[in-house]
Amino acid sequence: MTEQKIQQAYELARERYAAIGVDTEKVLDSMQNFHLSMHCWQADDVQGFEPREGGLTGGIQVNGNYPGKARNIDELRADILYAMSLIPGKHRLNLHEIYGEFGNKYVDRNEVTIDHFKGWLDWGKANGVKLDFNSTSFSHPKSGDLTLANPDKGIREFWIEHSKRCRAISQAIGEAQHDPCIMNTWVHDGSKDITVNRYMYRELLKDSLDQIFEQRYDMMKDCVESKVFGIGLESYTVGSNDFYTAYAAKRDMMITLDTGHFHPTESVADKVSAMLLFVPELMLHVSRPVRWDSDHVTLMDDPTLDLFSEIVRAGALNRVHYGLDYFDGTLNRIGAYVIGTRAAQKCMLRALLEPTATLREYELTGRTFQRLALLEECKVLPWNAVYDEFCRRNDVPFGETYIKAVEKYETEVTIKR
Ligand code: RNT
Ligand code: ZN
Repeated sequence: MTEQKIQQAYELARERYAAIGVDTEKVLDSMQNFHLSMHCWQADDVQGFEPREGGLTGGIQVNGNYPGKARNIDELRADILYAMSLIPGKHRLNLHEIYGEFGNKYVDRNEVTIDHFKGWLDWGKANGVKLDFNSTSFSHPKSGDLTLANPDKGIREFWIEHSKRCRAISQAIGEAQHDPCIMNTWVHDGSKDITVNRYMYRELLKDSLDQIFEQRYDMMKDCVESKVFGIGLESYTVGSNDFYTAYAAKRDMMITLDTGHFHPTESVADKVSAMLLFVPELMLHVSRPVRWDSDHVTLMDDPTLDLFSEIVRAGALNRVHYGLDYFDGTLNRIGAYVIGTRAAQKCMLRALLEPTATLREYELTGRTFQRLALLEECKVLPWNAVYDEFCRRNDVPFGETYIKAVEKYETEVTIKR
């Protein structure tokens, strides 16, 4: 395949789309402005850089021991930049608090400051990568099953302090990058077995959050992430979907929709229009649940296509922040970033290539056969030629040719670790 052939295929696709009223040049412009926030934690199986013993806790789990995971901050940065070099467009990086630069010192979670992220700010600036942030409740001696909802006041206050510091760090990041830093709050709080004090834990969580969010900031934006259940915490989740939906609506704050955090037959796509009437913005954690919140690599599957279509159809492109969230240690981790990020882009591209105006017209005039037929035909229009052209214009490998590039980095870099 030569560049010229990609261009030729694109020209044909452009005509094909023009025939149904879609301007592919406009779509390519929108794609260029579509920035995904890549999660830093796929590179090292959610380890982070705290000098600590012990594995991942908080009801989440990474499987697999594929060789070559990033062992330190330099390796992680190099891996992420390499992955980014195989993905068209410009993307953000979503950090967890445990990925600070702590040196060999143990900086406890209630001691962390922006100083531990100065290096990330420099890195972001040097590479044109904007940063987002997350507080980290898991993998810590004080994590247990309950953090912000812990009846023990001391433990609760420890995590409140941590969260407040993370917000201050996010504000400082936002100021430095002249663009708001999105900070996600997800805590794993829950219990394994039948719980009879459900109201009390939720009351505690609400009170902790009220304290955390009391301080107003202008260069960071908060979002709260719910969940159905965690591993070992199957019977009760304090921060359920109802809890956070109500909380965010009442406080007019952003909700994070993690596509793995709902019942398997629940449509996350259908939440977009329902929620956006009551909350200002949404943050996404695009993942792939396989039977449960398994955090498999994101693919261009039907639930993800539906989700992005709903965003476009709701006219909400600029009211959504697009994060990824999966961690799979069974395969090349850089490849995992590339597959997942490009898959999310393809879903967005296909959503943007939809002749929505025509479909709406059909719907409003009761022409349901026409609506169904056009939707069905859209699936097989040459969107892939548009994606290839998007890659070409961004000077990154098109189609399957990135496989070789990932293999090269594995042979030259990661396999030697
Ligand atoms: C866990 C949540 C949460 C984490 C990351 C590491 O179920 O999805 O977002 O995956 O914060
Ligand atoms: Zn998530």
